[in-house]
Amino acid sequence: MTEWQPTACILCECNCGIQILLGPDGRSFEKIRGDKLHPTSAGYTCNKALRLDHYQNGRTDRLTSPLRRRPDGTFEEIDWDTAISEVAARLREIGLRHGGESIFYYGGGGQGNHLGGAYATATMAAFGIRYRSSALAQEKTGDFWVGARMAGHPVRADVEHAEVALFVGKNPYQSHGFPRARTVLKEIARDPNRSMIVLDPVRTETAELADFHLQLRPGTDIYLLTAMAAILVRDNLIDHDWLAEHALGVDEVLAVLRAVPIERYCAIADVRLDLVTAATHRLGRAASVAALEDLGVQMNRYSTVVSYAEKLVWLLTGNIGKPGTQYAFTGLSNLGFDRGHPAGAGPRSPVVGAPIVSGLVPCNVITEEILTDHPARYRAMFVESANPAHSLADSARMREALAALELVVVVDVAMTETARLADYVLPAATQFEKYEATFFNFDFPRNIFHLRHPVLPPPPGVLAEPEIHARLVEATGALTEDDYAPLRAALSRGRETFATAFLGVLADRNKAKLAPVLLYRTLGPTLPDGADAAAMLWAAAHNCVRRFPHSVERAGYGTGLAAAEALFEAILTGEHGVVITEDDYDETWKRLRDSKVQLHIPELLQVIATLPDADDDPAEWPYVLAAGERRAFTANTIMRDPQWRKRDSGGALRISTTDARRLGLAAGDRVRLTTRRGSTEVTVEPTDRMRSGHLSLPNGLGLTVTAPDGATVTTGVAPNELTAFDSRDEWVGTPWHKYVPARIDTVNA
Ligand SMILES: Nc1nc2c(c(=O)[nH]1)N[C@H]1C(S)=C(S)[C@@H](COP(=O)(O)OP(=O)(O)OC[C@H]3O[C@@H](n4cnc5c(=O)[nH]c(N)nc54)[C@H](O)[C@@H]3O)O[C@H]1N2
Ligand SMILES: Nc1nc2c(c(=O)[nH]1)N[C@H]1C(S)=C(S)[C@@H](COP(=O)(O)OP(=O)(O)OC[C@H]3O[C@@H](n4cnc5c(=O)[nH]c(N)nc54)[C@H](O)[C@@H]3O)O[C@H]1N2
Ligand code: SF4
Ligand SMILES: [Mo]
Repeated sequence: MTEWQPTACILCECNCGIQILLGPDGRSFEKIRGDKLHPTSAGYTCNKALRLDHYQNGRTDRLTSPLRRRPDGTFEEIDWDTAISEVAARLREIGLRHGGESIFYYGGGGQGNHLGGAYATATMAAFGIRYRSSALAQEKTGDFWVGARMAGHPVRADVEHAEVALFVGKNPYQSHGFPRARTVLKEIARDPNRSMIVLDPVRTETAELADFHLQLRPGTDIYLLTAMAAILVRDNLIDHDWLAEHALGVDEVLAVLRAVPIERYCAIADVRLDLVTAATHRLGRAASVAALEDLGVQMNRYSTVVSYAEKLVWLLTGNIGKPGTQYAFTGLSNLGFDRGHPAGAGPRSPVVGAPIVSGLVPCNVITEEILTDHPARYRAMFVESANPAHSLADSARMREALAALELVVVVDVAMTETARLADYVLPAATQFEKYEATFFNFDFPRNIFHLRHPVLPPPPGVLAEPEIHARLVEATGALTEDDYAPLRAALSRGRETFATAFLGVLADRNKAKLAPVLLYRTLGPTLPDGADAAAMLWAAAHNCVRRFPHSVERAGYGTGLAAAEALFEAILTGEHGVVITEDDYDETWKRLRDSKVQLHIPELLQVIATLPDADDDPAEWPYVLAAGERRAFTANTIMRDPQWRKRDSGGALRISTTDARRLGLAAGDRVRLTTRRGSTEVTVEPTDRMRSGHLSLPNGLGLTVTAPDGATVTTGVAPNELTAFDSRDEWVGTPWHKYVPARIDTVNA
């Protein structure tokens, strides 16, 4: 291969288009560059994409055969037929004894791969699996729930066109979260008519570009955002006419905000009142405000209430449904969609009764759902493309929970911290060895989708997830040739006949749930270049046309069934990614519930109305640790090869220069870091970017890989050895990883 091949970076949700040139061996990534033909990234990448060879070919303990755990804890290689039949038999047996709802599904895709998870829904149906979760339920469910309550549809921020960008606990310079983030941030910083407001206790790369950096005390965002909302009301910067036309529940909210002790709350947050006032006035006078909140608040005290307060700030000023504000997006999936039940109503987890938001059980209650003798406890776990033994709170307890299960099955590319604890490990093709895509497509007014084609062939012994799921479903007998034959016959008479026949199958509720595998086995083999895995996108394209007919039409696909087929063909052949929908700004209003926003969420407004007038300061734990910061070279646990980090390989603990001086610490010194749940030794990096009393550890370190001599090597600190499962949000159970009370002790050399 001597050609540049289009694909995408898999290290964050932006999935920038890239092109890869393989080396003479046909496997190494000799060169990587941004793909100028990609419709959203247009050639942009950050520093990380260029090191993707470490994912594909680095020291990662790549899995190349299905593995079965022996009684002594070691693994033996088994063939795929044995693996599929044994896994299916054991899942079925557990289902027969305890019901399919005792099997828990976790994961379904990381930052780059969601096709596998789309087929997993068939496996779930075939085994009667009811409860599931993923990383979204340890970060975004509070935001989803509040968004559903207020708008009835998920929304995103149009940072690129905003006059004022507001970042709350978000460092897009490192973590991105919207296309071409660094370029857009620099454009805003350079433009005298635009401004950036950042709420972050750390002077991040983003904060350095900001016009207003509100460098608050960690964990006090609820006070600061409430004060900002109150200033908007007090100084009459809210948009009364707009609110009268578009919003419900305004009076209740205004009554609470009028009573806020603004000066006192700014003091609790430790930010100067005049700076808060100036930033709020700038926001209140802007023609457009785009706001992005992320882990700094979503994994912190009052998390869900903060998501609410943050939305009040931009809703009181009318910033939705016009350029540079917030918009309701289209897409090929329902990612992030929640029904927005009031607290106490809606579906719940079987043991703890925790609220299920967007279909996901809160990650922090999973161990409680297992480590109990409650009859409804989970007995087995199917983990796909996730590393919960590392990424979820309280790793020690998560390991204990996994050990307590009767069966753990892991589908991954590498021998991860979770795979090491499994009974069966099923090896997958990497994201560059198969057709792959994500449903992280939230762009506006033009939304895109990118079906990536394989860049190189998989090694023998691994399978792509759609094939794994098809085989598991077939092993239960839920689908057989008898189901496929009529659909194949219809297909031979054309897609239109196929569509009618397929609709007929969907009428049977049990078969409808198996639709992805039905499509994979019938439509799949007829797709060009081995693109079987794209089969479920055919149904997704039809759904997209049904849900967003005008947006698909504006993108040039026509209307009705023909539009769905044209859209699907475009997706299949558009190797660089394609525009799937084009919106008017007005579309947002049609997508919102009753074309209005609801400002009054009684449970959450009550919390704001009764915030304690002081903030506790526990003496036992003089520091607040942010466990899991995004830095220049971190990428969750997708990058397992420690050599991908050329500097600071171990991921130092950042500490303020003031605290370091007081403790007599210099860069490179070791300290003992202790929390309620764990204790570890770590190297420190003093920096004037941090506030006194605040500590920060990077995300995604503490991974264990095998060295060339066969020994295992762990690099850096795994943050969740230090976090507690019960330190979590009251409403949706998300963890407070950015607010871990901690202590440090110097260690003698
Ligand atoms: N380089 C890199 N990029 C990534 C990832 C990665 O692993 N590495 N992961 C991707 C994923 S999965 C996600 S979810 C996103 C997350 O993206 P971000 O949420 O932007 O990432 P974090 O660095 O975890 O946290 C953001 C900020 O919160 C701040 N913070 C800490 N405590 C507080 C507080 O009390 N209040 C406020 N207001 N801020 C606080 C931190 O200082 C930090 O700057 O990043 C994505 N992008
Ligand atoms: N303390 C603390 N904990 C955190 C965070 C934090 O800030 N602090 N951040 C959290 C956040 S926001 C997130 S999103 C989670 C992420 O945590 P997880 O959702 O657990 O996922 P990743 O670390 O992204 O790991 C993805 C897994 O997919 C595997 N993989 C890669 N490609 C493929 C493939 O093609 N097929 C299959 N089957 N597997 C593949 C990788 O080897 C890896 O094991 O971590 C969370 N954990
Ligand atoms: S890590 Fe960088 S290159 Fe990769 S998708 Fe994210 S922003 Fe793009
Ligand atoms: Mo995430």
